[in-house]
Amino acid sequence: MNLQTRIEALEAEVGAATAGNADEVERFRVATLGRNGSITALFEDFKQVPPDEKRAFGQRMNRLKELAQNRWKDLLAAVEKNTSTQEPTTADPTRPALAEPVGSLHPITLVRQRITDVFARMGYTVSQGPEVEDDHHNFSALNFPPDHPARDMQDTFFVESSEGSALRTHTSSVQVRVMESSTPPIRTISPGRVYRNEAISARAHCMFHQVEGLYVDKGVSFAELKGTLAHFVKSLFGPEVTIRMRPSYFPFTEPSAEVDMSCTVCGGKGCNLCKHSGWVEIMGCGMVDPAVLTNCGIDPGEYSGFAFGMGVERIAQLIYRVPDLRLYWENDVRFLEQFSDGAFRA
Ligand code: 2U9
Repeated sequence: MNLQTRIEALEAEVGAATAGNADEVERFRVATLGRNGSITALFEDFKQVPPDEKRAFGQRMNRLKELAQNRWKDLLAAVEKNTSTQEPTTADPTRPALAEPVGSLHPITLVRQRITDVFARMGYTVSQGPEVEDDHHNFSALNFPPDHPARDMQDTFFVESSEGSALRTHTSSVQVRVMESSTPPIRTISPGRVYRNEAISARAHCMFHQVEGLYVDKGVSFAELKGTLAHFVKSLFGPEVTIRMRPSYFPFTEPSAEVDMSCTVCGGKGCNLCKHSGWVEIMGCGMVDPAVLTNCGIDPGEYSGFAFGMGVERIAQLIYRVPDLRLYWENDVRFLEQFSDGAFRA
């Protein structure tokens, strides 16, 4: 029996333990917590647990030990009062159950799911691809010139691997793969983890999550892009929220735009969140550059497309008002336990 199964069996055994007298209570203690007891034996076997699993097993075993100690004290108290726990008439039905602590999904997972759901309802598929990428899929196919600063050591983590030469800096690389292996119409989003060689601070991290989207078909227009993103933002933040676009530049889209939404805190009147402008930046977008379509085997004379990209941490920050990006990675239970599907305030 492996350690996990033994812990589960012992949890059930301890939870169900009964005793009619002091001898039986002592037998329970010796059998579980004694020098040769079943729980003590578990701690011996813990030495064989691989280092990366030690923390999880350690916590679970400590809980089990605590459970057994509490059970032992309860049984002792019960027999001392000369009442048997085997007597159903003396059981206290109001006594709280020995509940397992319940975990919750990480806020980034919750927000990624919400974003994905909105686009799934608009007919987008979900595409995934490798995190170790080659230069072609991460840069060249996307029109990054050979001397573009994003290719620099300072911005990209380079790796030596048979699977590629760098950690992907965006999930656009996944969409290059989709375009190379399929024919339009293409309507897909690619959620995933991306890496950039940045100093870690409250506002920047060396890894984060993106959702990028791509729609390629005959006659796809900028108007459809704006309509799609307006619908997305309203679905996530509420029907009263509007968007505006500002001209921008990305190597892979032309024209390109930065997307702002009306501030959800002040409704556009001006506050600290929007730095008194009434608008907060949430994503970038544009029409796929014809050269990128060509690079991916799609004829720009026949097809056009739009694309967009957003940081999941940024969206989650706007929904939950998270003040510091590092909180997403620290696994502090006081932070994590505040999030559940029910607590999601859109
Ligand atoms: C293909 C062609 C074009 C994806 C796009 C953006 C604009 C963008 C940023 C938002 C915040 C990245 O996470 S972030 O730092 N993204 O502004 N992304 S257009 O364009 C593509 C994707 C795939 C084949």
